[in-house]
Amino acid sequence: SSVACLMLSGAAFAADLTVGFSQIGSESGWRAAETTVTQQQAKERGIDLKFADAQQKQENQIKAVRGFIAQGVDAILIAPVVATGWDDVLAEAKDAEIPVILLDRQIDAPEDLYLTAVTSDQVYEGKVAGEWLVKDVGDKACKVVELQGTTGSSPAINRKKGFEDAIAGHANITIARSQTGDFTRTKGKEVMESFIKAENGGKDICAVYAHNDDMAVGAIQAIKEAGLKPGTDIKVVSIDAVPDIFLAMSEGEANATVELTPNMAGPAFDALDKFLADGTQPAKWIQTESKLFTQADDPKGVYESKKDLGY
Ligand code: GYE
Repeated sequence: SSVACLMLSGAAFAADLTVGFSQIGSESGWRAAETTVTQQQAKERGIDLKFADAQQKQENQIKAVRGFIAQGVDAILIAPVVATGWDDVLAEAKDAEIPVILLDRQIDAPEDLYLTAVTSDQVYEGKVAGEWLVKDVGDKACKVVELQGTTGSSPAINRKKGFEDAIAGHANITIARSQTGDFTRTKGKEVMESFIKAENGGKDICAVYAHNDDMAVGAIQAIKEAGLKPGTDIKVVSIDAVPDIFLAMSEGEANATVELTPNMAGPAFDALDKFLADGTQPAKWIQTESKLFTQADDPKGVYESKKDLGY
């Protein structure tokens, strides 16, 4: 039938594609999940995915992208570690007529240098986290410590801003200390230890805001080792919604997280398919959802449902 014929030609089309993917690294559980989901999405669509792990270095990403251009891939996915410094390599991809799609982080570059960016609204994520804290704290005085993501990355810049916007006008809530934990558990724990030391053994800290769950999990460990109760003595709010933070929430050791889907590749491949089929230009920004989860949202159940997703 004509329907079967259409489906077959569609499948054959996708099967012909070779796509390069420059991934940042594996700094967080969320990142690992994104890698897994991207590989699954490529496989389901018959796309040959060339994967390059940049180990957190932009120079490795630029090298990988140049390699993909030299190979003549059909498209390139980049999860850009930092926001600046992309213009030259993106112009090279454009000259080679290879569409580039950004995944999960935004960049500071002219919009015509990439096809689209699939990301969450990171300012909004920070705002949701901050608004949760404002509500939770009420009129009490609250000294917050902040664990920032990778310096110069769009989620670190934007999640900081959104949180600050949410607490502005609430003079009882102040950010006492703010430092990067590079989105990792190890650094999140280390930096939290130094915050605790500097703030009366942690007794002066009311809440920790971490730009991702992995740093929050590290901070929880540091709080416990200091003899305090995470989730009670020090409130814990973060972003990503990885399985481990639901486990911590179910044990009362974390308070709230904002969900970030690891499936950025699905919408990216959909946009790419349409663009390659008939030149359809996607929106410059394909925005994913951001939903707040607290201890009231059945964290044990969410943990069970998420834990097998490759996180
Ligand atoms: O939240 C964090 C990761 O770029 C938005 O990167 C992403 C962030 C994510 O390492 O866990």
